Amino acid sequence: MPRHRIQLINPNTSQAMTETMAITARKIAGSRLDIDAVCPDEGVPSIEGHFDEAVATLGILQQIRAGEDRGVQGHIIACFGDPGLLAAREVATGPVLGIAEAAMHVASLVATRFSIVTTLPRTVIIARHLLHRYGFHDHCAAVHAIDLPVLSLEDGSGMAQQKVREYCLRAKEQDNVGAIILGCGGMADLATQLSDELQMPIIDGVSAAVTLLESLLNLGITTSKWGDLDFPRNKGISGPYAACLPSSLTP
Ligand code: 5HY
Repeated sequence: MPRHRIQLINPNTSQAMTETMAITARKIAGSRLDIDAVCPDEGVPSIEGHFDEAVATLGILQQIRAGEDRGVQGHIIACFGDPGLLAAREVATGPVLGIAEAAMHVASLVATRFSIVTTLPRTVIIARHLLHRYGFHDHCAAVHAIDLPVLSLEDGSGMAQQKVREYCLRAKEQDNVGAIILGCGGMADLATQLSDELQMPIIDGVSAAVTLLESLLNLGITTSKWGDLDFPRNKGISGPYAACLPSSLTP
């Protein structure tokens, strides 16, 4: 198999979270994939709501284009809300996976029901919308919030990690599920240890996405340009948005 090059796009501006996810992604990829880990220079430091997702989307689209221009073959949107996913597929040639959809697909292959543990209560609704959109609503028993902000996972205190563990234990005991999904990119480094400790699949979307993306690339499957995921129509886009499109579509 040829060695593929992918990029992990952290849509928030946190370098620490980009690094946490990059380490996990590279561990899973071994020597089979080259992984560029990128995040925007400007935008929101964490994504915790609909406004944050809207702000982050422009950066994601620019990273997709910049990545393909330097030879990246596939992309991961490494935020559990999967912001801008379908728009990213429109501007990309290679496959684009969101970490929430990757985690949900993987969980559904090894368990009939799963729960999700995320950060703030306000992002629970985002996970619920995605469950409906991807058709996994009936698979999900509960979406739990540890009630700490996203960046608490990077503050070095270990408090957020402790709460993730507590909620995973609670979900295992009370939800009648076979797997638990970690609902934040910043939790990527916790899955292996928690799986060992709880003796059940604890699924991190970054690892799931790396593995699924590698499979698509090995199969030679790219984003379909037949239908709604075709490149946006050429109608003279202006401003910073031009950097999101292939040069053949910009004035
Ligand atoms: C994430 N926010 O994965 C999400 C998820 C969350 O900045 N990266 C973010 O916890 O709501």
